[in-house]
Amino acid sequence: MPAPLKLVIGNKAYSSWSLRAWILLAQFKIPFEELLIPLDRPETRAMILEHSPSGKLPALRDGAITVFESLAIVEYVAEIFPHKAIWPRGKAARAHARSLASEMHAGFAALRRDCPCNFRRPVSAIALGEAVEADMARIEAAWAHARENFGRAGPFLFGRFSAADAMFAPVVNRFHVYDVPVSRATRAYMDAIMALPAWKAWVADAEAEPWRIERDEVG
Ligand SMILES: N[C@@H](CCC(=O)N[C@@H](CS)C(=O)NCC(=O)O)C(=O)O
Repeated sequence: MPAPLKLVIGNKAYSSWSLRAWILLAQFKIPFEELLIPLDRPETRAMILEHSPSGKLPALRDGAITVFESLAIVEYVAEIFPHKAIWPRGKAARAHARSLASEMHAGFAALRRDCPCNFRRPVSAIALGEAVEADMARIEAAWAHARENFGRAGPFLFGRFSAADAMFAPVVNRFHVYDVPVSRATRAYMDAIMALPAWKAWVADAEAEPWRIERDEVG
């Protein structure tokens, strides 16, 4: 039997990028071993470098192959599990899903900077700057467009859960814990993500973690 995939992640309270790869594997019921490295500790960098040449997580180990960068991991998983609809099956939907995933991967810097992912944060609003509001507006518009044009078959961006949802999962946390006023359609999508067994498992693990990073405890 081949060795299972090993996913190396940052700790779950804060590691937004790790959540993407983790929720994808968990939700598609792909067996994997998890290795969790607490972030922002004196030993963190050396520990990460044992698994990821970029010094960042997540990293996926498949035997001798190492894949780092969350979006590259998503693409690798789609390649090795072609029978699973990691990306939507329709060509147009798939092209759009990949566009949104890339947009998320490369963008929304203001939202990421001012509203750090925090899976233990009690829900409460903070003052949002113009740049953050612009990021949020674009994300809501992108979600609404995907849901209206490709999402009829289910509650997710492209109907059934796909890589696009995995890429945006950390934004669901941000919109939720910073109590962002969102449309009903956005809230319904967030609720669908937050009802996933994989989401709930991630949150439960985050709540049980002992580590705290002060700069990510905003507000
Ligand atoms: N673009 C990378 C970003 C990865 C990233 O920034 N990961 C953070 C954790 S969420 C990290 O490894 N930080 C460790 C450090 O900077 O020491 C990806 O998509 O995987």
